[in-house]
Amino acid sequence: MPELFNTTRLQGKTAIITGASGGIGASTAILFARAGCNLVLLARRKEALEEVAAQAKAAAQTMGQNPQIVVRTLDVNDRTAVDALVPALKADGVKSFDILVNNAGGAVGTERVGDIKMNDVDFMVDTNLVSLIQVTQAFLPEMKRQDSGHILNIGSLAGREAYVGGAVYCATKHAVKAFTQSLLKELVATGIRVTEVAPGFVETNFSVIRFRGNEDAAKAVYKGFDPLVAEDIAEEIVWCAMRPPHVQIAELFVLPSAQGSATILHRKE
Ligand code: 8X3
Repeated sequence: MPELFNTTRLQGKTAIITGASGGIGASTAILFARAGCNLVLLARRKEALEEVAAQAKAAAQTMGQNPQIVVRTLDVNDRTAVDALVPALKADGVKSFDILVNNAGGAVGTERVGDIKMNDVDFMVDTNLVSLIQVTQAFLPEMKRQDSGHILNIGSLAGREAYVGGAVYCATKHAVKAFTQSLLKELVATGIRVTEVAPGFVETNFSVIRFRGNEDAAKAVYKGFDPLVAEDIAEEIVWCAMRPPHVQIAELFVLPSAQGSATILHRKE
């Protein structure tokens, strides 16, 4: 763990992560565990979640930590399940709700407006935006009661720049940015901090889903330059959470060094 990371600030806090079964969510879980956090890991795939929990536990042990890790399968689009989440976590023995990372989300398809399937619209709007709002509202009363907490929403380059073939994804991420900004303003009189972490190209399963399972198309996105990897964003998220209580990183826009915009990439070959 680099010196820059004052791990004592996070020790004993509970970090709740949606979309924790892979990619940025999984890496973030492991890094929070190394920093001494207890974890609540949420995602649809039980087996993958349990694997992440085991990795997080092992990583924490190498740092002399023994965190409580609660794993719950959850589809963030299941409104009833999200409503039942906080009472269920309390029954699981979760005592505080300190850090919420709204990470679940994704892009499906690259069709242009006119050809976008309404199922894909529903999935992206529900997963990237509506669920993020519902999950935030589920935990906010607890954080208000504690008068402490940190909500970190995963935004995107797509929340700053609208590009061809990404109308709905870009719209949802612009909305996440607006929602996050309103939330930050509404909470200034509380001990709750709000952060948007907005990455550019990160090589995870993201593009495989965007290209509907076409691995070659997904690989081509990251060809000829060093993209960000999930661990890079995990470091940024944990770094934001580790700032002293009077420091609120409102927005963190992170690009690979070879990326200038959605379409400006310096590719070596
Ligand atoms: C990050 C992906 O393609 O919008 O969310 O930069 S992209």
